[in-house]
Amino acid sequence: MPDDDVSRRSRFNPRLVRVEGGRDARRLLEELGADETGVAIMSGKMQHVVVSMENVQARAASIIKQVMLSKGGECAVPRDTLLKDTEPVRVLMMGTESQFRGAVRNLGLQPFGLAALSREFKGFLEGTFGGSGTPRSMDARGFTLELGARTLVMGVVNVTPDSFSNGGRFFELEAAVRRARQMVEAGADIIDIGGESTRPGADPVDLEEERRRTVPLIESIADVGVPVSIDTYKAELARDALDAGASIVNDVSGLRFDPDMIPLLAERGCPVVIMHMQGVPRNMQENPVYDDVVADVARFLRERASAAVEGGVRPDRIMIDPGIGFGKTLEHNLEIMRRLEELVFLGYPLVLGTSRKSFIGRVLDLPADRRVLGTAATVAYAISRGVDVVRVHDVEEMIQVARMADAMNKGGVDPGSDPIERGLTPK
Ligand code: HH2
Repeated sequence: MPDDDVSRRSRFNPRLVRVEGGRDARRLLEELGADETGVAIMSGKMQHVVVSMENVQARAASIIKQVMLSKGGECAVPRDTLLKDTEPVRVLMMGTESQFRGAVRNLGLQPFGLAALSREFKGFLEGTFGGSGTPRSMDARGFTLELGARTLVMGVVNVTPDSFSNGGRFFELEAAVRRARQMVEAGADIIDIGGESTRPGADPVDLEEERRRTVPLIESIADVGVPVSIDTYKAELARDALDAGASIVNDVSGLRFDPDMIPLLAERGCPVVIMHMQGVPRNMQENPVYDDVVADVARFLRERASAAVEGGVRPDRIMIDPGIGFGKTLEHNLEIMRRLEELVFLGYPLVLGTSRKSFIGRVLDLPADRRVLGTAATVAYAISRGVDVVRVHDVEEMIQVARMADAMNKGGVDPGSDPIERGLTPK
């Protein structure tokens, strides 16, 4: 077709352009040739987002609505807000980054708890528009985890006779060491060692047995070249694991079960994965109930992260995880997946463990050992939503999935399996 025909039929080529976060916004403006100041000013105006806030006094909600309107945004409040006084309501604030930043300054000067709300909101804006998606590094006792530039793959080695997916197979130390080394060779960035199954209905294992299963393995792979995490909620075991060479604690209880865990983390300065679970493994699947599963999980993770920080854990050593399958129905798990970005926006690196889990089995009607493709779908999807670390059993396969998803999502091609090139730099 001659060029003239093209320009007559679609001279202006109108298109919706994709703006997902500040990085997209700045790239678009720079490509356009906007000047530097323009890029700084306009990138904050390119994305319209909705922020939910809970427990706002009704009279304060009315002020938020006025302030947001004065900035050119909006704020939805429940119908009877004007008739209420101090009762708590939820609000939905709508606007661009610059409208929110303008509103936050104004709200800080207002009564009815708005100064406190403004402070929390300001921190939230930094996490949302400043932090998530941008590369950052995390110190892991002699290793540096480079987060954000590409997705890190955490390989699972369960030394348990009863794990739902690979129980028994790596029960022997030698087999477990071999598997961990294979995973690292394949490109795993972290090895996660667990000595107690947390599958639904599982019985707790006594400390001595858990120690016997995990500590010799950690000692045997201490030289493996990537950080090892210990999957435990028991501070005493975590301490022994750290002494044996582990660098990260992965606590599925979200630092709730053992009061000694936060002090230990603060003392050792190691990174922690704070995971959400409703109930305990023995009863967690009996009748999980949430008001709004994503809001409830977000509130929990935020609260537990704050408790850790108050106890002396550095905020830049905290990762969070929604705990797929831990006290959640099929619908809850799917809802969390669909709305993963809401957790990314909390500002902490997000870890996700979907590997071979029963929600995949329920959708595909397949047993655990045939859920690799289902797992691949969840990994690719989660990466497109902004997850930082995927916890998987099928490391070889999921590394391919992650590399491909990263190439599309984050741009740039991963240079290969060299640990330094992969962003995992031993100090
Ligand atoms: N899932 C399991 C165990 N630990 N840790 C984090 N951070 N996230 C998870 O989703 C997660 C976890 C359960 O899976 P698995 O280890 O395969 O099974 P089991 O607990 O039966 O050994």
